[in-house]
Amino acid sequence: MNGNLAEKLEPVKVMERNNPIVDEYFRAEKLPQIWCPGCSNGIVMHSIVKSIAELGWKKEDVVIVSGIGCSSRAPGYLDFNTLHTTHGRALAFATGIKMAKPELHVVVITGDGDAAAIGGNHLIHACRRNIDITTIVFNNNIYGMTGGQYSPTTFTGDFATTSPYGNIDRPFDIVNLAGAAGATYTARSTAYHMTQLTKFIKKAMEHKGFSLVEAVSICPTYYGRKNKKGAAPQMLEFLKDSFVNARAYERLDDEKKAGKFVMGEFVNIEKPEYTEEYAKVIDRFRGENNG
Ligand SMILES: Cc1ncc(C[n+]2csc(CCOP(=O)(O)OP(=O)(O)O)c2C)c(N)n1
Ligand code: SF4
Ligand SMILES: [Mg+2]
Repeated sequence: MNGNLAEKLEPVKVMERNNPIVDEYFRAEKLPQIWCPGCSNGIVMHSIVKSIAELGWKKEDVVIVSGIGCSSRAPGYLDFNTLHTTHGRALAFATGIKMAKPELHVVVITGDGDAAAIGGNHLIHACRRNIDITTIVFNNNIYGMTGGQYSPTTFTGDFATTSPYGNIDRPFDIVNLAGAAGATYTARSTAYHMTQLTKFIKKAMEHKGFSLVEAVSICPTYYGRKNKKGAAPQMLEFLKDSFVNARAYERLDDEKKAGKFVMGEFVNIEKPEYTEEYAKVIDRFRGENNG
């Protein structure tokens, strides 16, 4: 940097903090984070950490794995065993970790593009296997990191840099997709409803088997601007007004249902878990060969 300019600029101050969760679970030297002002990634990241804190998991027993994207930067700020992998492949790495060390708690942080476009195949097969991994999809309906291309969750008619005349694709419903593929716990909440979001993430983490929580998020910089959704406060207001619990949704007449989205738990069932089934095969093989 130009020497004179450097002298004029105030050094960046590390945030003054008085938050035990931040002190315990964040890498202070990596803060402040570099997401855009108003981005909701910090809210969802906080929900994840709060869930782990409330569960009382030891940091050394937790592995957080991500792919590539704005949301996938989160593990860099978190003081656990963390792995920032390649685009779409977080679940492949996470599966390897869980198979090698089933006693660890494995959590995947991924975006809508990372999880459902390039990583879509890994997602459906992880669901099908019911491997004990918790996946949090930060769904902001856009590729944030690469400048606002449409993703598999961008709504029909919405604008993106790759759909300047309106998106003609129909979006995936991520929780339905995961449930149909075999996930044994699925839920959806939003960055506005952080208390509920944390409750679902905690339940997903406690669940044995593949669990997925869709955290509906906001990207004011690309999705918001391209679709004239206003700034971050207006986008959060939209989440507040448009997402309703299933029971409340059922009570609405058809006219009022239009434009509303259901949040809540969708699947919560027990099925054989993959690493346990695999261990049984190993035990059987050893038994047969020792007998
Ligand atoms: C193999 C590969 N293809 C494409 C990219 C470029 N790329 C990086 S992040 C990204 C999209 C991220 O979108 P999403 O997962 O929704 O995360 P967000 O940034 O919105 O949080 C793409 C296409 C890449 N890094 N690697
Ligand atoms: S581009 Fe969007 S998703 Fe990425 S940091 Fe900015 S607001 Fe968040
Ligand atoms: Mg995205």
